[in-house]
Amino acid sequence: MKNGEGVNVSADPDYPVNRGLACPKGWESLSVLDSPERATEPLLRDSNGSMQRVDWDRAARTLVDRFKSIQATYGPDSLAWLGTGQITVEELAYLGALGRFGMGVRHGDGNTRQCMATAAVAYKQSFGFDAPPYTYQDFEESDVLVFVGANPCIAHPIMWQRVMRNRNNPEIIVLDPRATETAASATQHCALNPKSDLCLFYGIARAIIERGAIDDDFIADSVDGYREYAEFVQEFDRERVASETGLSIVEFDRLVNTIVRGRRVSFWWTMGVNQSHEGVRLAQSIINLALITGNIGRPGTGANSITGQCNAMGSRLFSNTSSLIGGYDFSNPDHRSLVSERLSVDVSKIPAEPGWAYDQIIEQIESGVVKGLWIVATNTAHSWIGSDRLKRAFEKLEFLVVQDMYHSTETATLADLVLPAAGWGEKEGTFINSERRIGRARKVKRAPGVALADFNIFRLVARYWGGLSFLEKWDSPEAVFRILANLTKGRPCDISGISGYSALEQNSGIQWPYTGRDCDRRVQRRLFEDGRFYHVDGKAKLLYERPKSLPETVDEAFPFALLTGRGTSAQWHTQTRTSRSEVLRKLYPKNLYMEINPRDAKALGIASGSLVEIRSRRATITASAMVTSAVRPGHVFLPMHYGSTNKLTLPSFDPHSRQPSYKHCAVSIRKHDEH
Ligand SMILES: Nc1nc2c(c(=O)[nH]1)N[C@H]1C(S)=C(S)[C@@H](COP(=O)(O)OP(=O)(O)OC[C@H]3O[C@@H](n4cnc5c(=O)[nH]c(N)nc54)[C@H](O)[C@@H]3O)O[C@H]1N2
Ligand SMILES: Nc1nc2c(c(=O)[nH]1)N[C@H]1C(S)=C(S)[C@@H](COP(=O)(O)OP(=O)(O)OC[C@H]3O[C@@H](n4cnc5c(=O)[nH]c(N)nc54)[C@H](O)[C@@H]3O)O[C@H]1N2
Ligand SMILES: [Mo]
Repeated sequence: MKNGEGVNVSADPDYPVNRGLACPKGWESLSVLDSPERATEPLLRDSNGSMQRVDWDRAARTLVDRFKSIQATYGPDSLAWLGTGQITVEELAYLGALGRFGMGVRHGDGNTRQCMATAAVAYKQSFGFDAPPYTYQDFEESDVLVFVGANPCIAHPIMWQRVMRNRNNPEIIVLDPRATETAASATQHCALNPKSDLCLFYGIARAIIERGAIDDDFIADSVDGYREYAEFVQEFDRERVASETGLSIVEFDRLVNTIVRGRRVSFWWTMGVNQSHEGVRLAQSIINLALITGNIGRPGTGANSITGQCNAMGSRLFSNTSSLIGGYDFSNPDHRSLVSERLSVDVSKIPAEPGWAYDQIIEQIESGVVKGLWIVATNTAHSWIGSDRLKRAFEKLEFLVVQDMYHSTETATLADLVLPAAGWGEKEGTFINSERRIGRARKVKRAPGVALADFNIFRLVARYWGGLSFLEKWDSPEAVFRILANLTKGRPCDISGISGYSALEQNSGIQWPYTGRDCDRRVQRRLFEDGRFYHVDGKAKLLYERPKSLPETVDEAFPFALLTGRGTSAQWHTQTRTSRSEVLRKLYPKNLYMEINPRDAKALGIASGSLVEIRSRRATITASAMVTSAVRPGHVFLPMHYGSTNKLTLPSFDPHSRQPSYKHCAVSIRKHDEH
């Protein structure tokens, strides 16, 4: 700090999460705040279509007037918001409470739908609550780590460093169609066919059952539905698994042997699982394996979904979108009356169902039902699946508000009103990470111009909306934190024992649950140590379903499978921030590149650096070729960080979680004509 302003970042050696480590984005987290692209004043589109600077009074008044008039003209389904997993818990909660209980907006969802919806639904159904069971220390305590559709070396570099510090000489198994940076450091890489994981996990379950390598006591005490599951997986014999996954029987047997021999086996999954047309059942097939082998509730074990965004976990509990604020259910009348009481909200204002999911909101914009949309801290026009279609749909909106740190994002440039937001480091609040740890974020810099913390933008809108007395007590982030902590009393995510921000600071963050009653101050805590789950009978459920065919398969016209994901550890999503750092910009290619196998490249006359045309049934784009054996013949890979990738992807969704299946569609490739 210098004169009250943060000037440099260093990593805290004593914090239990990162232990002195930081990724390139972490080191550069302050420098990305200084940029001419920062939104510094509210901008309002005038009748000629150009953006004019306005003050906050005009901005807030316009938002409220336009939204109220849309609601009055077209009814309660005509407004929606799209939020995020990248603002503080207190901000997410404010938006969720203001939107659904205050403004009467029926439909709010967030980018966590693109990211963690599958894991949230899978846990909820299997365990009775959306509860990732692990602590990060488990990376260091396993003797077998199985990474499924995860590339932590690039996407979770700090976690990956902790795997590297594991002293048990662990087996590291990576299941990924690509030979990723993570796979290169694995002891076993199974390059399975895209979207064949479900068949593989049922096959592993069958093989383990056949060998009697299950935990009978744990199953008897803690697992529901074992007998039926054992019968269900019978059809997934090794031959079927080998033919569907493309793995050899030898590879498959080695994988099974390693899991059977492991004493502390942990399973870790991310987007290769969640972003799938059958992601929920796939996540549950991983959970099932941990359950039947008793690999849960002990150090170094678990069926562990790693979250992506800094506060995806906060959004899952408090955004008031897919579940009722505080980890409750909209559909449960007891929950509604409890929330009504604890938040002093009239119970009639609490909806009895969640609103539309992200894709349904887009569909209703397309069909002209949703007319007003408020987008907060997400760059929809870049990141949504099949983005051309989304942009066409947005033309039908009567009023689009975008609240972002930068005025130049693909989404902000479509807005009628841009609200300038402060970013990380410029505001106070808390975040919740994947191991359920609630941590503090502090203000160390002033936001540029008249940009405001999202928290204060929401308060301003609430004031202009009027009549929202239940929000009067929500006057500072810490006040909201205390209200939320009290709200969770009695839920699995009970944090009523956290008295305020100083408790978080003194304890290096605190993992939920924390009731204070048992005063469990251990730095590392995992769930289910007593073998009790959150369903009424205390047991976890085995859930399963036959694998489904892909929404789009490769054929003669579109012979390549397109995989998408993270490119480098120096790039974050749609690059609104990471492209603002000179240091980070040097660490990744400037323009879109496509990974292609040498064999396919040769057949198509493509060399590294050649311009290629990539066509799907949705769009045609160009990229430069990167010839690499990291992708298998018949596959190509595009990083998601460049705007055109999602023009190609196919809007298709898991039926249970409605998470988009970003990781598979069919494309054709040809060398770009040079003329
Ligand atoms: N540097 C960086 N780090 C990030 C982010 C970032 O943008 N940049 N974003 C953050 C966010 S929000 C998220 S959600 C996480 C995502 O973190 P990850 O999920 O680890 O990253 P991805 O590259 O999206 O996908 C992981 C892998 O899934 C594989 N995959 C594709 N299809 C399949 C399949 O059918 N089966 C299997 N087994 N694997 C498959 C891909 O080849 C890819 O290597 O990263 C977080 N961390
Ligand atoms: N093809 C393909 N597409 C994908 C994926 C994939 O693997 N493949 N992954 C998906 C996943 S997992 C995710 S999470 C999404 C991410 O997609 P997005 O959420 O659209 O990506 P970001 O670039 O993180 O967008 C965050 C926005 O919030 C702004 N912002 C940052 N901090 C603040 C703040 O404090 N306040 C406000 N108001 N604004 C702020 C940033 O400037 C940026 O515009 O992309 C999804 N899209
Ligand atoms: Mo994500």
